[in-house]
Amino acid sequence: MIRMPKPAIALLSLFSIASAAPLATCPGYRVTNAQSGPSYLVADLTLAGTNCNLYSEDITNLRLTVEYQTDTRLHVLIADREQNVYQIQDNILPRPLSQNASSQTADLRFTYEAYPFSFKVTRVSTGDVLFDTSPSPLIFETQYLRLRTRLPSNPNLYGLGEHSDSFRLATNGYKRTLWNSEAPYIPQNQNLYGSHPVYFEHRGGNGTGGTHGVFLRSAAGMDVVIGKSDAGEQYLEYNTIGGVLDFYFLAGPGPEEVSKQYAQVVGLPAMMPYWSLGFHQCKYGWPDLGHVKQVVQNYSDAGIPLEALWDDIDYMDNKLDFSTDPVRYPHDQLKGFVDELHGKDMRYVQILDPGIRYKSDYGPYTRGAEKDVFLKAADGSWYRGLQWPGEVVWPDWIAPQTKEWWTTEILTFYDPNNGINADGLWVDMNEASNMCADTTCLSSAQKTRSLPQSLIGKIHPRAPGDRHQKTRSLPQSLIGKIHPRAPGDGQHLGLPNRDLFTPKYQIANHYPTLSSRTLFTNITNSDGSTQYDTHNLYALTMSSVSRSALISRSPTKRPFLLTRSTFSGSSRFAAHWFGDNFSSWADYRASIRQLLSFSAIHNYPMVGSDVCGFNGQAQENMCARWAVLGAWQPFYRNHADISAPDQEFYRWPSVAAAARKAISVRYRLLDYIYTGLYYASKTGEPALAKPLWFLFPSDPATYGIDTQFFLGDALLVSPVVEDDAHSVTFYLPQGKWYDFFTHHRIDQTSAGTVTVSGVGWDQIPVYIRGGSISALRLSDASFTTGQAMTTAEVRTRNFEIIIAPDQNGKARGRLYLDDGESLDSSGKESEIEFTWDGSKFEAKGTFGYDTEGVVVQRIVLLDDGVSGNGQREVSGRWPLTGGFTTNLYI
Ligand SMILES: *[C@@H]1O[C@H](CO)[C@@H](O)[C@H](O)[C@H]1NC(C)=O
Ligand SMILES: *[C@@H]1O[C@H](CO)[C@@H](O)[C@H](O)[C@H]1NC(C)=O
Ligand SMILES: *[C@@H]1O[C@H](CO)[C@@H](O)[C@H](O)[C@H]1NC(C)=O
Ligand SMILES: *[C@@H]1O[C@H](CO)[C@@H](O)[C@H](O)[C@H]1NC(C)=O
Ligand SMILES: CC(=O)N[C@H]1CO[C@H](CO)[C@@H](O)[C@@H]1O
Repeated sequence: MIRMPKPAIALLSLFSIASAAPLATCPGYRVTNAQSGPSYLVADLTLAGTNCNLYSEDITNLRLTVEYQTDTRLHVLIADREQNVYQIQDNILPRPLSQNASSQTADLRFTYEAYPFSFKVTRVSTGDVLFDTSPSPLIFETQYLRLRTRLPSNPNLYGLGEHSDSFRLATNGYKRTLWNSEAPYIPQNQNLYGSHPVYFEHRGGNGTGGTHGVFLRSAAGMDVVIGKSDAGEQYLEYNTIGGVLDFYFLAGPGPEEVSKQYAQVVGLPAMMPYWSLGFHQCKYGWPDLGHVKQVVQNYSDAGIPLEALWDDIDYMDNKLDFSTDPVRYPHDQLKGFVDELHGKDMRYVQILDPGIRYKSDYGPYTRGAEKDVFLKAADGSWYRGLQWPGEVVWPDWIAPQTKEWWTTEILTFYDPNNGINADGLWVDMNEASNMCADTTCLSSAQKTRSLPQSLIGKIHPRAPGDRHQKTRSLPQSLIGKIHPRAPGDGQHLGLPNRDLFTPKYQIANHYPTLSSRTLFTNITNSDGSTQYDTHNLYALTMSSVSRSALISRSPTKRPFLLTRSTFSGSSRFAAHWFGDNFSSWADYRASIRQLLSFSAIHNYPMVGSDVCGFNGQAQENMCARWAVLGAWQPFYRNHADISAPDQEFYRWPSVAAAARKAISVRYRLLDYIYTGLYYASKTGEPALAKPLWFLFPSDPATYGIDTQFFLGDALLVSPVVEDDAHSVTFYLPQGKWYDFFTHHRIDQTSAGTVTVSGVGWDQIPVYIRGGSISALRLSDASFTTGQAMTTAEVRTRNFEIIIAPDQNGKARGRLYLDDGESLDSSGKESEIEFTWDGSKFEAKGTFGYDTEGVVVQRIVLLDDGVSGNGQREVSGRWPLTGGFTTNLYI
């Protein structure tokens, strides 16, 4: 075959130069001493020639470990034989236990070439090669690893977040950089706040392929490059600056199965309290408590249900954690306000930042210093930087005493009787964000330098108050205790003698260096690991410690925590929002693809965007649309920056009307959403937002769709997405569909697009999928009277059941009920299965939750067009205390 010389080649090779030197220059490895058993293979890998030392030194001796953990999960670990290279601490991200499956029966097969070493992962049932590292030799250096896998051309790849790019990832010339970073305006093609080194690949079409997942259990900064070689061969290539190659291959074969298998590896998402599904309002820059009270009052006056009021850093005294501004948010008044909210069944959430003001008369600092909880500079003094309150130190979340200290601070400040009785916490700036741009600002190496006056205003308009503290150096008694283990002692804590500040391989971080605007990567943590290796875990560890503090505070209650920065597994501890976006139609659209990536791929169900956008001025029509779209996302909060004009929903009549209607619909669906969250937290299934292809995996037209989503299995949400438009053309797969609002049926005999016009600012096309049954709370049909104003009130409403038959006249669904707040609901929960077989409706399951009189009051069978009798509705009182059946003619 003749290959045409392409002008693109120059560009492509430029791109690969940026990522690595030519592939051929490294010797690769040779396999020796291979030993295998029924469920494992271990072997030595030895560098097979002269070092190439591309960006650091080749590691000569590696160890390959392959475990057939289950029939659908294969673990492949390539690590240094000495066990020094950093691996994520097992207590930070627990590993799943191997079930010792048999290599003979498992659906994934591992095979390798001995020289040069490469391996393949094959799906046994189809013969499909899912992963194949033969295109280039493995490079495993002290500060650079490279592994390339061959892929089918134009693959359907998803994940590798956090990003704001298309949900289905670009397949050529595309680089995903994973390095947690503050990312104002969430630009595309850039690393954002979190890192999720997992991708799903879908090989659908014609009923063969299936879906599989690949998780690289590595916290290292990395570039994942997806591209085509000069020979036109499709690949995905990992380029990391450290860590080991620790892969979990997940066989699926369906997408939902991959989601569950991934959750088994990184942990199940935390179940959320029922109230957290209510509507939340926040704003950075609210001037004082009086204003905040007006916000609450104005929501009430406008008849818009407000569940939770959130305070950003405004409540703090000089932006100090665990403080209240004595003038603008006096402690007793704020405490009283929170108690008043509780009296109205409303909730209150506060922000906390990890940066602790470095100030000798500030209790959280002095107590933390006494307990030795902060990260240290090279000379043993506290490592300092700049955050909202000014000069700060940062907790070392890995140190066990940090948990004691943080818990005590939380227990004291949020004491239900004498403190601010907040219902939840929001941890922000935890990438960690450092307003020091580089080493010249407040370098911790410089012992007692205070921040130059000239810098202060420039770094952030709202920066610090007092800043003339002297560095407190570490008491002699503590030195030596700091690093119980030195790197390089076979404990996976990181190799010694690396350049942790300026590694030669530079990932495409959107800031100039690894340490820019974050913690220096050469800082050592209490266990001997370094920020170079653990940077991406900073927020995960903060979330874990904060969640456990909340549990100490209320041991029987489910905590609510929201985090900005995340890593794989963060959903075990906290909800997440998509950060500081912009009040634009572009970001309104981006919120859908971010929702899909998090919910369906990253095992992260409780997510949403800042509704109406964070930065910039929200326009009325856009805000109305976003108020409506947000109501269909699991986490629903309106929030804006200090520099943005107020954008509470009540500020425009049209937005207020849209919000009233949207919240009314959402509140009727709260138990449907809650049921999804429950199953996500129980099994890891993406029971909330998911892409169309999860339900229609053999329909290639669905693979790229990221402006529509399913909420649960029953509801397809297809919002208007074009700027200022009133119509939307969306994809409707083959099947029976029913308009959620009118119950009008669409018989989609073959899949195709549907255009809906005249979509008002308060409207959103939503279709019920034929074959589903959903349980909704009843409310007054007029949307304004009888509206439940809080989720507590929603919980007193009776249910109606909507049966949407499929082509065969059948349907099924489920409902989960508990008290909405217990950490452990076992024995006091109901898991109800609904079925409609064409003539009989049945509810069965377990009925442990006492509904306190709430019953099913209406059952609606949508008109599937078969009987000719139209929609059927029956009213009654079916208690949810046990199973029942009805033929719908009573
Ligand atoms: C799997 O095998 C390992 C090593 O023999 C053993 O320690 C472990 O208990 C086994 N696990 C199960 C679930 O059988
Ligand atoms: C399915 O197979 C047919 C016939 O081989 C082919 O034309 C079509 O492109 C395939 N579709 C997909 C999505 O692979
Ligand atoms: C609340 O509404 C009143 C009456 O319209 C208005 O004067 C006030 O500015 C509003 N305050 C806030 C914080 O929205
Ligand atoms: C990290 O490197 C910077 C820049 O070389 C240096 O100023 C600082 O002292 C180092 N810090 C640690 C903890 O080694
Ligand atoms: C994902 C996305 O569209 N991000 C946008 C956020 O807003 C900024 C400012 O308008 C844009 O530059 C980004 O592209």
